[in-house]
Amino acid sequence: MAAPKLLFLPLLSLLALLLAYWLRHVDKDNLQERLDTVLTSLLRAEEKVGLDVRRPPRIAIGFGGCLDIIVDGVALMQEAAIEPSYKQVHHNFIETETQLAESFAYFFPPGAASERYVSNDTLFRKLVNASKRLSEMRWALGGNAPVMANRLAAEGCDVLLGGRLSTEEISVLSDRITVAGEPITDADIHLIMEYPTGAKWGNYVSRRANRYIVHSDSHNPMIDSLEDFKSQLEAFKPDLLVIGGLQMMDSFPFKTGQREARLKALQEMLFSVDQKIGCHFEMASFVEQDLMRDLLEYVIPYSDSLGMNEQELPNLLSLIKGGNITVLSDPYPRVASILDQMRELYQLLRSQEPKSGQRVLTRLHVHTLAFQAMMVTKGSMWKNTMSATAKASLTANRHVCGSARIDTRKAKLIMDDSFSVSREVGSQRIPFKESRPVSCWEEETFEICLAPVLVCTEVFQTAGGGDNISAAGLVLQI
Ligand SMILES: *[C@@H]1O[C@H](CO)[C@@H](O)[C@H](O)[C@H]1NC(C)=O
Ligand SMILES: *[C@@H]1O[C@H](CO)[C@@H](O)[C@H](O)[C@H]1NC(C)=O
Ligand SMILES: *[C@@H]1O[C@H](CO)[C@@H](O)[C@H](O)[C@H]1NC(C)=O
Ligand SMILES: CC(=O)N[C@H]1CO[C@H](CO)[C@@H](O)[C@@H]1O
Repeated sequence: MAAPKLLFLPLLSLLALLLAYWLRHVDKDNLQERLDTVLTSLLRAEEKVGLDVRRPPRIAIGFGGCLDIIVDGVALMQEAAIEPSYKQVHHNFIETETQLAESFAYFFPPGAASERYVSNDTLFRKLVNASKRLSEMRWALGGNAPVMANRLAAEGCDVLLGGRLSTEEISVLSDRITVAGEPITDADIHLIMEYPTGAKWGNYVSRRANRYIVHSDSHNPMIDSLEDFKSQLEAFKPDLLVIGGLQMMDSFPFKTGQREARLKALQEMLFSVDQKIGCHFEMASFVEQDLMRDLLEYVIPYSDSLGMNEQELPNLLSLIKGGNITVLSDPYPRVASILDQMRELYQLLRSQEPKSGQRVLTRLHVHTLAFQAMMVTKGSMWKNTMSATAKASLTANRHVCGSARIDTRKAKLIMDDSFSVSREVGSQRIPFKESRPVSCWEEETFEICLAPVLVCTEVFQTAGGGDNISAAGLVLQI
């Protein structure tokens, strides 16, 4: 009996090896199949509602615009001879090369999106010069408003865009867009320093792909197209008004009272718009607490709908609750904690009795890397929440991968197999079904829809992602 046993052993290990190999193969195939099912199901959900081409939605959107110069962040730092700083410091704005290095070192390792004003003209020009020497640089039309405008036009909407743009910028706008604002020759430039997951800068390694943006704007912080926009608004007869780009006012050296004056002018415009026309405000990364407080007074109470990401949500919530803005929060938040924060924000913002001209919040869209979450008041003006959530999710992949056709070989799911609807003990768990990836359910006065994102694994760009995603989500809801 000894001989066969001895023979068996190597045979067994060979079999085990083959089995492991086969299982891994099957596993990989299964995974691919799963992703494909999610994709076809999301596409089906997206296609459920079509736009009425005979009467395209009319959307008015402000403010601003810029020329984005997109470069590899680490390559730019090297080209500009800015060495990695061992100190990681959170600066509100940048005046010196040392501050730039410290600030980049702060946001780069966790991979948190950030945007900083450079108050030093020489430094900014030096960076722009360095970027032009990089072989991999490209430029694109930037700024929340033009990006959203182009997205909305691409989806078939007619758009009125408030912004003062250069001829270069106007040349890449869709024909469906009318620009309200005098043309300019010196476009505001934004240097988008992108980096992939695992990028190295000195001893730092980025935990996720993101970008660090620097700018030195002169037009955008003044919202200098506001008056032109306002004068054309009534004749344009929009179905929806979208406000974004106000983060360009962040940490800008205004003269005393100047910022409040501009925001009050914006408030007056919002006040004058018919309440039947929905108003969406797209948040962005704000670091200046006083500006956020101003937004809470002059803009947010005049919005029916808010859009933001996983960093901006806790920021706003903390500020409303009387705390400080949180500078960095979890870049991979769990579904349950985002939903809890959304409920809290929704209730807090709706708890105040609206004054004359103010609106009651009826829509909240939070976009994260892993999933899209939408909360819509029952019986409100917003339609097709399920399809809109699917579209937002698909747009996230399309944008980051830089292709309208989604390739599941360049995608992964990072959402768990099931999620809890709240962090409260005993909360319902919702399993994630590939064939029905968008989960929708009702609570009290609202409906929530949640869709996983097919996270793009070959990043083409992250900047402007939130704008494309939010715009895509809005199109199907009006
Ligand atoms: C502005 O930046 C330039 C270039 O880095 C530097 O030489 C100069 O000292 C900076 N100015 C101030 C006031 O920090
Ligand atoms: C940037 O480049 C321009 C044109 O090449 C040059 O005139 C200027 O001095 C440069 N500025 C800085 C700060 O390097
Ligand atoms: C908020 O920030 C201010 C100024 O930066 C600081 O004085 C205060 O202690 C902070 N409060 C909390 C609750 O962190
Ligand atoms: C995926 C996608 O549509 N991305 C777009 C985001 O917006 C910019 C500016 O309009 C476009 O250039 C991208 O193609």
